Amino acid sequence: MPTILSGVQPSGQLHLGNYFGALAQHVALQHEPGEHFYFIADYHALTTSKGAAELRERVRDVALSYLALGLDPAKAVLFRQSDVPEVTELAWLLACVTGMGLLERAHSYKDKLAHGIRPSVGLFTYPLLMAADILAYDSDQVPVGKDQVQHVEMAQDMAGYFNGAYGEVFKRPEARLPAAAAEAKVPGLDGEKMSKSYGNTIWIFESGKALKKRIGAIVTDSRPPEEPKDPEGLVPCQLLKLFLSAEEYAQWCERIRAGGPGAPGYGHLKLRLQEAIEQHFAAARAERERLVQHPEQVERVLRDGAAVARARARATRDRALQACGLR
Ligand code: AQP
Repeated sequence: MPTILSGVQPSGQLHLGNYFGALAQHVALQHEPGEHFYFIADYHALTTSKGAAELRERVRDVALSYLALGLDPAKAVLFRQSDVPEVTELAWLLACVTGMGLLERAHSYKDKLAHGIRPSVGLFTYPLLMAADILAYDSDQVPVGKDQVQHVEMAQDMAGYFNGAYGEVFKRPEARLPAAAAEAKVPGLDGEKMSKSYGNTIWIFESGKALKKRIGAIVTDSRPPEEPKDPEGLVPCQLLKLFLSAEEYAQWCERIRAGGPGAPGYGHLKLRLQEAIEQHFAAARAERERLVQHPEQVERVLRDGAAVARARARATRDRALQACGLR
């Protein structure tokens, strides 16, 4: 039976990209045979931390979101990354067999520099810790969005370097992308990848006026509705595609391509998007509100999850220490 593992950073409010690229997949996959591990990557979030209180709040928010969206602790192990400190030890062992060149090629690191983010050493070595997270649980599959595929490939490389030096210790993981390409890379309000650190997100549980304001900020141009357009090139359409049935989406596209008096304007598309988002997350929003009243339940899930995850990671850590001569 495969081991499936993934994680999400508590580095800001979870957005539609995190939902379609990660959480929705994770919740769906829990019904497949296998062992399922999902963690809240709080060590990783320290690379962009805005203080202790906010980090604690974000960790709580990710846990609430997973549970509200339907992750079942009886089927999947949900835990905090920092409850398994063995991963930092493994990251060091991997660092010692990994060349600088591999990390220097990381797209995500280069994108962050291009956005003016001042990097710490932690941000640069992020792929090492991510590889340790993946390898610690002998993961076979890592469900992620497209932006994280390179990091999973790096974990494959690092496992290969270590095994090459010290013998077979780590299992080779494979990335697993959402079936629909549109879900693997969700655009943000500005049309770039939706990302917590780019300020271009729509929070999963946003609603009412706040949601309307976010949607209102989606980039459009000044072309009139009557002008025929390619719907695939419009950010409101790229987002609508994620929520509408294939049939309804095709109807909107047809009207946009045709142009003329019957064509919808950007305002119509945004209104439909707002309705679709409100509706899609209505049940999860209500469940989240219920869970907020029961923090002890959420904490219990994380504590129990950590116990299972830590036992697993310790065994891998011991194997790795033994192999390289530290035991
Ligand atoms: N725009 C996106 N489209 C599809 N999938 C996405 N993911 C993130 N953005 C999109 C997927 O969400 C999972 C968790 O990501 P993360 O929080 O660990 O880090 P990230 O990929 O770097 O996400 P952000 O929002 O861009 O976070 P920051 O700005 O803090 O670095 C991953 O599976 C990712 O693929």
